[in-house]
Amino acid sequence: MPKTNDNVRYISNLTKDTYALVLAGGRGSRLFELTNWRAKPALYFGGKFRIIDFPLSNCVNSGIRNIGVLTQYKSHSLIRHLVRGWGHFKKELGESVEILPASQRFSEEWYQGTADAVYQNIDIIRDELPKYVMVLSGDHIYRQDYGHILAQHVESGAKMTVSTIAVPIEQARNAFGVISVDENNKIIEFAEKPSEPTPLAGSPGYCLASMGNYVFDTAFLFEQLERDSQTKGSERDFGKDIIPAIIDNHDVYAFEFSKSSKNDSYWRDVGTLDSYWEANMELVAPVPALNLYDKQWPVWTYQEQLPPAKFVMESADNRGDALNSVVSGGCIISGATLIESICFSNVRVSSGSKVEQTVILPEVTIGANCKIKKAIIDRGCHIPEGTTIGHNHDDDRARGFRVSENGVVLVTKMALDAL
Ligand code: ADQ
Ligand code: ADP
Repeated sequence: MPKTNDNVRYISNLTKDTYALVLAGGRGSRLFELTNWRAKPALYFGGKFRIIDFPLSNCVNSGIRNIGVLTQYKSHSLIRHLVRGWGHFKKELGESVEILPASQRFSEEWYQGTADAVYQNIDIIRDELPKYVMVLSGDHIYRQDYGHILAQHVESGAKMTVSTIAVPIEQARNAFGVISVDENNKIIEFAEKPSEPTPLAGSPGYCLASMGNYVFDTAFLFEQLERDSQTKGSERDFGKDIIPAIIDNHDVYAFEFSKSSKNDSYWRDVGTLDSYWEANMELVAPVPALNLYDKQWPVWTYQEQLPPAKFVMESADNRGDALNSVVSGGCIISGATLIESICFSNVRVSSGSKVEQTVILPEVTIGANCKIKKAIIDRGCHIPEGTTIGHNHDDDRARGFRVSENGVVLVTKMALDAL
C-alpha cells in the first residue's frame, strides 16, 4: 500500500480534489403519500431539516465544497429548498452547489438509472476537473466524514470504493446491494437486492450492505459510464449494472463505515413509514444517537425567520407542555400536551389535546381535545376538534388513514378532506 498520508493536509487535499454528486431523483414509493408531491430527499426530518440536508452537510463538513445535486422526480419543493438553503455558495471562492435536473442535453431521455443520471452530466463534471468523484445517495439520514473513505480509496489504489455498513440480513433482503469482501476488503461478490443475502463472515445474522455511496477515480468513472452506455440491456444503474460488471477485472474495495469512526457511524434508512417514524422518534430520547447539537458537525438547512415556540398554560388542567419533545420555531402549544413528539415549524396545538409519539410536519393545526398517538401528520393538515387518531387502528383505517405494518398512522390532507 503506498504511503501517501505523511502530509498534514493530506485529507483536505483529497476533499478539495473531489466533486460530489448527490443523487436526489428517487421516488421513495414505500413512503406512500409523503412522497406523492415531493421527492424523497425533500422530505422533512428532525423538526427542522429535509433529508437532503444530511448528505449536503456531510460534504461541507468533510471539506467537499463542489457539489452537484441530480434531481428528477417531483423536484419542485426540493429545488425551492436548495435555492433558498444552499444557493449561497460562491464559485469564485471555490464552492458551488449546482442543481442538475434531467435536462435532456445529452440525450432525448430523462435520467434512466443512477449511472445514467451521472452520465448525462459528464461534461459538467469534466469542467470541474476533479481527481475523484463521490456519488452519494440523497435518501438517507447519516453523519459521515467522507475524508475517511477518500483516504482509504487513495491508499488502497482502488478505482472505485463502495461505502458499506453491516445490517441485519432481514433489513437487506430485496432492499440493499449486498457485498462479500476478501481479507483486504476487495469486493469479490456483489448482489443487488438479493432475496438470499450472503452473511457477513464472523457476524451471524448480518450482511455487508452498500450504502449507495461511492468514490471513483474520475477517469475510471467516465470510462465505465461510456462502456455502460453502449451495453445492450443495461438499466444504467450503479447497483444493477456498473458494480457487477467491474468487480472481476478492477480494484473495487469496500469501506466499512461502521468501523471508520465511532462518532461518525450514524446511518438510518428512512425508506418506509416505520423507519421514517422510528428515526424521527430516536431524536426525542434524552441522548439520541444522532447529535444535532454538535457544533463540530452542524447540519445546515433553510428555515424562514419565525418567532420562537410558545407554550401557554390555560388552566391547571390545560397546561401547555412538551415532554421529551422537539419543537421548532413558530409553534404555539396552548393548553395542550406533547409527549415524545416532533413539531416542525408553525404548528398549533389547541386546548385539551394530547399528542404522543407523533411527527408533526410544518403548518399543521390540531384543534381542541384531540387525542393523537404514534402518527405522522403531513404538512398543512388541519385536524378538527375532538379527533382521535392512533388509539384504535380499525377506526383509523375506516376513516381512510393509512396504518403501517408497525402501527404508525399516516395523516394526510387528502384523507382529512374525505372525512
Ligand atoms: P436504491 O436506494 O434502491 O439502491 P435507487 O432507487 O436507484 O437505489 O436510489 C439511489 C439514489 O439515487 C437515491 O438517492 C435516489 O433518490 C436517487 N435516484 C434514483 N433514481 C434516480 C434518477 N433517475 N436520477 C437521479 N437520482 C436518482 C441503492 C443501491 C443499493 C444500495 C442502496 C442503499 O443500488 O446497492 O444498497 O442504494 O440505499
Ligand atoms: P413541501 O411540503 O415538500 O414543500 P409542497 O407541499 O409544496 O412540498 O408540494 C410540492 C409541490 O407539489 C408543489 O408544487 C405543490 O403545489 C404540489 N402539490 C402538493 N400537494 C398537491 C396536491 N394535492 N395536488 C397537486 N399538487 C400538489
